[in-house]
Amino acid sequence: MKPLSMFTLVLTLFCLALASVAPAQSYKAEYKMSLVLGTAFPWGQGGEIWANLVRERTDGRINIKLYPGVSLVQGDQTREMSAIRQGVIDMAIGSTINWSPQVKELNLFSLPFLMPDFAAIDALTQGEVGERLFSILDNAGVVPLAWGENGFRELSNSRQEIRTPENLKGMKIRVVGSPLFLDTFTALGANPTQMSWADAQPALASGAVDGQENPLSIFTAAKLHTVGQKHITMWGYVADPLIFVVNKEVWNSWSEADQAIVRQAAVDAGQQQIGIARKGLVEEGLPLLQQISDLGVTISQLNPEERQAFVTATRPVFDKWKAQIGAELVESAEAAIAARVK
Ligand code: X2X
Repeated sequence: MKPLSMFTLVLTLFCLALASVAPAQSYKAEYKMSLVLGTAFPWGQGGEIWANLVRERTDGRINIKLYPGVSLVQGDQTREMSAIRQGVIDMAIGSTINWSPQVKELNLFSLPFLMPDFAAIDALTQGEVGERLFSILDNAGVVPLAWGENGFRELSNSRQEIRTPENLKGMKIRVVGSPLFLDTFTALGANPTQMSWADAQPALASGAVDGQENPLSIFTAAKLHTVGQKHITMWGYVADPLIFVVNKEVWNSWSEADQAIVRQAAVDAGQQQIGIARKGLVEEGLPLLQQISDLGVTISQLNPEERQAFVTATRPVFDKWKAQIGAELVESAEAAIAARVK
């Protein structure tokens, strides 16, 4: 062998060896985080906290930019999960409702009147049920890291006080995401119509729909009283947690140390975000309710009998969807809720 070709061979071998030991860490200049709501809302604030913690703790190796309004999927929030899997979105904080068309088990949280209080949400997300849902998400092709919260979804409308299913009869209600919501509102005698959050606000403003359901933190931040929403019923029928996730390829491109940082930052941000989402709803006197009634909105609290009428009317929907979600998972959830520490 000529000295030159010997040299080439050695060089080639050296390069090959180097390539196999050096981790393939080509970090992107920027990672895209998808969110439905921006930083005026607890949801977006959670995203901002997560992004800031990651930037600080990785000394800027991982830079995250927020894309609120699910703008990476043109506002179509039910396509977000597919876009994360495909890598159109690098990471997201998403509602279980918006991802439930692809991951049917996430409909668990949309079962009417499953969770009576905040402790019940925690019993699911912070316990064995939460772990099972994370392994389902992992199998579905994303990396789940932590839980956050959108919140208990209360009913608002422009027409009248609602205390009974009869009061809801024929009312046009905007709903989101899973067909489970169509079933629930149909069972209550309402006229549900599915649309994205982006379309919901103009539809409320024009009167194309009479009402909607969302956490009160969204009601105030989106100023829904200015689009005619004058009546709220506190019925706490469902609550949607948020989940912090990363696309698998992106995750695998990070060093183990950076993976640990991103995971811990998600857990820390999730805890803070849940505190923000519950603000005004857990303190003595429920200050958020006072703030909303000061805007001229009537807030109706249901007594146990009134609430029970809604539970009874939606029970067939619960039973139908229990089978679709998986009876065993739903029963584990019920057991965890029954055993919760209040
Ligand atoms: O669209 C909604 O109602 C919202 C913002 O709460 C969700 O994304 C589930």
